[in-house]
Amino acid sequence: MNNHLLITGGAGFIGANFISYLLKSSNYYITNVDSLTYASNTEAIKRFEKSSQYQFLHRDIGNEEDLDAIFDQKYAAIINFAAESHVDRSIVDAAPFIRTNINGTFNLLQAVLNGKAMKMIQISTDEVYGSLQLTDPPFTEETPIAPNNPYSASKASADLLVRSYFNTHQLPLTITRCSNNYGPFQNAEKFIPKVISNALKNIDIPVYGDGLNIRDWIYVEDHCRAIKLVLENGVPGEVYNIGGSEEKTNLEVIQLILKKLKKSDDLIHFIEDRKGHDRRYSMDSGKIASKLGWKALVSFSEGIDRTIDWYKKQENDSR
Ligand code: NAD
Ligand code: TDX
Repeated sequence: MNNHLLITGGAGFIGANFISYLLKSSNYYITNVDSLTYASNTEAIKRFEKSSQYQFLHRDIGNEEDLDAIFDQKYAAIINFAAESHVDRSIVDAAPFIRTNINGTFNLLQAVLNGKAMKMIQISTDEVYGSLQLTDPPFTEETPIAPNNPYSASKASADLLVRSYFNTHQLPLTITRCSNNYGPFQNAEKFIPKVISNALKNIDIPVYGDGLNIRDWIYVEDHCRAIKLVLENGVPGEVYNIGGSEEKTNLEVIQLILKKLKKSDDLIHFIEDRKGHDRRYSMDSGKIASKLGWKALVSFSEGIDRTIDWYKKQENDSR
């Protein structure tokens, strides 16, 4: 039986956590294709090199010339994590987002169409649904797509391509949409790593706008468990929302981390708001709970403790 997975973007935050999770909990053989952008973390993947279930290919899913090397064999599944993932960067320059998130996904879909993989899971985001008011119910899989920034528009475009290849060509394609992840190996440009590392160094923590924007936080390992369930039991053509059900304002997140680190709230520093800043994300995970038996297991407080411990260890090891 073919159990060879192609994982794209596996040197990034969630991809590397997913590979680690699979190597511990399954017998899949994994090819990790990553172009090693600024967001990748080679330390995160070094630990996989000793595994006989793993190989790394330094290739770019947006580059057509790399596709022959990536698809010189047939895969049981593609799991597409590869993306430009930071909203602030997409506001400054959207071009790499179009190239990787849209054209890269298109290249993978063409490979599935050409028989190079038996299925594909597209790793998407709650941001494709746009922004909620405080009193709105959470996003469901039926919520219309309404992205508000170039990053989320590029992810929504990819989702629409996946949808079209499912409907037009009847390919076995599934989409997962997850809320904000946090945990080990996340790039320091993202909110929670920035809060922890600035607080540990007693550097001001920049808060966009009034700090009352809300995100629905999920510990990365809970997301990885959900993706494995979708890989093994998901229904082609379906979308699965995945959320931690831990809605917090950005200020609440900062205050919790400062309290845990015994640091002063004086580090909080309000700055100009992000352009087009989405006010609130919230996910209804009822479908994946009822269809695939998934639920988040790590509370926000526990996940933050684990994440802080990981960052402290990194700081100690680098001394
Ligand atoms: P990340 O930025 O940490 O990692 C992305 C990885 O993709 C990097 O290793 C990078 O080198 C690689 N990559 C970028 N362009 C590539 C290309 N053209 N070819 C091959 N590799 C390329 O991102 P992340 O936070 O781990 O997110 C992974 C996926 O999950 C993304 O698709 C993102 O949209 C989605 N997602 C992220 C979150 C979150 O909170 N971080 C939430 C929901 C969904
Ligand atoms: O310095 C900061 N100050 C601040 O107030 C940063 C980096 C962020 N913020 C705010 C903006 C958001 O309201 O914190 C919140 C979280 O910001 P990000 O970490 O940039 O995440 P977000 O924009 O919500 O997008 C994330 O979740 C969905 C990921 O980066 C995406 O890849 C994912 O799809």
